[in-house]
Amino acid sequence: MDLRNRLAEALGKIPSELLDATTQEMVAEARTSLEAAAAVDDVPTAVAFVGRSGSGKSTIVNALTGLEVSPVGPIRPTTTMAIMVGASGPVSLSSESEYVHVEGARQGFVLIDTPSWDHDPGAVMAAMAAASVVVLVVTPARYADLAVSELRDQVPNGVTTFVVLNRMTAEEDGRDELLASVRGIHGDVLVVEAGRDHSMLWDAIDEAAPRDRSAAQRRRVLDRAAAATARVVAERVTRQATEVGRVESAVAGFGRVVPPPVAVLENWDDTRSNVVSALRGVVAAVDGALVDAGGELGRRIFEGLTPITTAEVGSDVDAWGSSVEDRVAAAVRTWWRPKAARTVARRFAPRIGIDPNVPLPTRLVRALGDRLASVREEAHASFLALVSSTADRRVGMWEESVSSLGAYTPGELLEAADAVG
Ligand SMILES: Nc1nc2c(ncn2[C@@H]2O[C@H](COP(=O)(O)OP(=O)(O)OP(=O)(O)O)[C@@H](O)[C@H]2O)c(=O)[nH]1
Ligand SMILES: [Mg+2]
Repeated sequence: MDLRNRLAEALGKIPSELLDATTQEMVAEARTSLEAAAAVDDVPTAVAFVGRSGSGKSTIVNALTGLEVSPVGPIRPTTTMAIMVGASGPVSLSSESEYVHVEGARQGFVLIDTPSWDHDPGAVMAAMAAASVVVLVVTPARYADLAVSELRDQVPNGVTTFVVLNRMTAEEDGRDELLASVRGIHGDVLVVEAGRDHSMLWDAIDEAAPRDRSAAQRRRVLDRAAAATARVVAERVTRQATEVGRVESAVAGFGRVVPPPVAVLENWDDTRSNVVSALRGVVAAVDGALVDAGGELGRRIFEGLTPITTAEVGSDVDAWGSSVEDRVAAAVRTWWRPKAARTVARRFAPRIGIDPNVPLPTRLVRALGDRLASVREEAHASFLALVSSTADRRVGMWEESVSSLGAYTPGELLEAADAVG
């Protein structure tokens, strides 16, 4: 993977709870530097292939990229608009063009196959205007044409040009004389033979490509800035580890929650909503105590926790309510008919659980008889269990979060930073 991506990824893996506002800004800063450094890469060196129709421009561009990206054909002209090929994006052209992205093509270059000079000189000029290197493709048959010298004259000043003699065959008659003649007109010429590998053409392009020193320098400065910032981030995050330890012991030593007072009303729906808000109060009490113990880090951990919803608490309360109801109904069944027992149980069971001292109607007291004390006790114990399981669940969430934070180390981040700069 690209080193910059690796560093960006390592920055992304820092748990957000460990990032205070300043460190968070530093992470953003490091990312911006990395993106800027990568963007410096993004302007590829354009290489325009120009020449007369049939000289083999498309054939060469295809051979250099290893793919049939630009159609080659016996019918002249074959190429009717500029076709850009590369792995590093297109350049902007003032004529109609198409860009073909070839993953695995040489980074930092875009090859521009142009229509023939005879067919569309405007498109050729546009490509040459955008190019840093111009490759003039000629053939043994047509290297001395007027059109070729005209085209040569149009190459903008300061653009590196070299001439490729294409369509040579090994057994070409008077090969040496031919070459001498082409060199007489064009100077040094690169000879490309059909079916041969074109790595020497790549080497020539590579060498001819202007080295943008300022771009390289800019990249280096930005990379170093990102790496330096990432190291400071790692240091600050490491310092947070001590804080994590403090929250961890607060979580481990979390005591019992005092059951909250709940007003018991005639109507179960109202009572139920009192219980629900009391239990939400229990969750808030856990959060409050641990945020206090954890300070700023505690607050961030709290913000990262999944909230416990009213619906979740409500369904716990309902489950508890029906279990107490079952218990009371069973206890009074011998006294009343089952249906009546159920009605009474539904009305009084939760009250018995919530408040062990709640006054009960005489007929219920009589119906429960000597079971009264044990029913009251069990129901209240199960209410206390509901309170503490709600608290435990919340403490468990804190525990989980704190232990995953405690497990984070910035080793990967430091390695990625060192690799970048
Ligand atoms: N024998 C031989 N044929 C070649 C060589 N290079 C290209 N050709 C053939 O020459 C013909 C023209 O090649 P192209 O690559 O389409 O030429 P072009 O310069 O792109 O032509 P336009 O798109 O019309 O400007 C095709 O039939 C190719 O197969 C070569 O080195 N040797
Ligand atoms: Mg072509």
